[in-house]
Amino acid sequence: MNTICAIATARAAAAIGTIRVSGSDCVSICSKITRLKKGSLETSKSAVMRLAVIHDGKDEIDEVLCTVFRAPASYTGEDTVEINCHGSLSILERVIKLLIKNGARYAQPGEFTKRAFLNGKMDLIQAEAVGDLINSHSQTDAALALRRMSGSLSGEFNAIFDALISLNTDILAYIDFPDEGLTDVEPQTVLRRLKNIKTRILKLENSFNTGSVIHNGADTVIIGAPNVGKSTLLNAVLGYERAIVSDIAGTTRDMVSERAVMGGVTLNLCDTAGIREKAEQIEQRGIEIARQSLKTADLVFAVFDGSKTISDDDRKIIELCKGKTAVAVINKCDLPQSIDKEYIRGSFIQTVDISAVNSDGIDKLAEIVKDMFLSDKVSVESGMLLTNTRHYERAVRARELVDSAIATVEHGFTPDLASVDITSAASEIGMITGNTVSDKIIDEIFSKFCVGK
Ligand SMILES: Nc1nc2c(ncn2[C@@H]2O[C@H](COP(=O)(O)OP(=O)(O)OP(=O)(O)O)[C@@H](O)[C@H]2O)c(=O)[nH]1
Ligand SMILES: [Mg+2]
Repeated sequence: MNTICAIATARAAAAIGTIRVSGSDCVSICSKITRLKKGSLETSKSAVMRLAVIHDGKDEIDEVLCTVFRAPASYTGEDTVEINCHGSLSILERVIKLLIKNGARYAQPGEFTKRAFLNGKMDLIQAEAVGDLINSHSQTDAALALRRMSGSLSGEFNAIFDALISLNTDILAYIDFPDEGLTDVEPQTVLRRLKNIKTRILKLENSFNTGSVIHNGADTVIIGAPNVGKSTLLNAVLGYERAIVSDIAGTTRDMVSERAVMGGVTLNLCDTAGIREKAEQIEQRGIEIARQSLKTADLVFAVFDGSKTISDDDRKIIELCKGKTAVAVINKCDLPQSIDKEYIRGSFIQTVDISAVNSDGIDKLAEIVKDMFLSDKVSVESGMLLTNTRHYERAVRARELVDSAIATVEHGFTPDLASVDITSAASEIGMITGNTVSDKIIDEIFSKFCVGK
């Protein structure tokens, strides 16, 4: 494999900018452009930082810190050099040009991590977790990515893979040597083993609802009658004035969207036009958009004005929230209360009193969000959650194949007829960890990474 280089830090002026070089010739290439006070990079110990000067043979370019990591004890599993320059883009670009002139080439997106995968430093789940960690939006998402990087999820998928392979081996051995009494492949035993595998896959499959919300954020719509304080709630959650607030009903007409983290969960919050019967043309269009966004929402904050009695518009909101994951937010609790709270409580899974204008009760709303999406503490803490659509789709396919194998045995066919489905299920699981994955899929996964990672 040839030697690659890239700027690993952001492309902006900063105190420090890091360049990574990886491949069998990286130490000799870097030696040509560095001067150390004593010795050279070639003789430097692994993982020891050395002060050096980068030069082009004539001029000095920067004073840097260089670290050599020798194979296999490096991120990529091959010889690697990390150069910490002063973070001027022009310096970084000059160093990169020198490296290329001396035999390196600029890396493709994700190529360092791809090499780590190909060199067996990590499996595919762990490699994808590196990208997920870089792109994480909340602490919970980052913590889960970190756990995946350390192999928590890989362990479970490997165990499922091994269970499928060993079941298949036992079945095939029995066909080849039926009289040797090798292993018990009675249909009942095969069924028990298959059902056990199915339960394990299903557990992961079911975790995707929570996992994808943690990773992608929950699409959350704030709805309510005009003037109940929807925009004030949005602003209170964000901590700054994102949407215009006024005492005129019908202030918000367009949808106002912003990302926020509440109770450790990323919410893609949408403030909408107040829903009411009598609205002029533009407002009417806003109301249509609000209704539309409700259809695909993961979560709804239905806002009511606690200082007023329930209106026909409020009743319409209650109606629209039926069958949705909706929290009733009774606002303006700083004013004398007139709303029928029992009536509201009866229509929603959760109800909370807040004063958006004073930011009172927002923490209680955050607790509710946390309980809704992070209630499966065991899975979140152990990292046994699927957050990646690719993993989810493969897991579903594997489970369907196991279902089909179960049906074959339950219909009275001999277990060897289930063998093809069991092998295919193992192959699906192998595509998640990278055991049985094609080059095309590998290329596709790493192309989404940033350069330098
Ligand atoms: N006393 C009190 N007033 C509030 C509270 N929250 C909002 N208000 C006031 O209620 C009025 C309407 O607030 P908005 O946030 O614009 O209401 P909205 O639901 O977005 O209204 P539309 O966009 O017109 O649908 C403003 O005068 C706010 O200052 C609250 O917690 N207490
Ligand atoms: Mg508004």
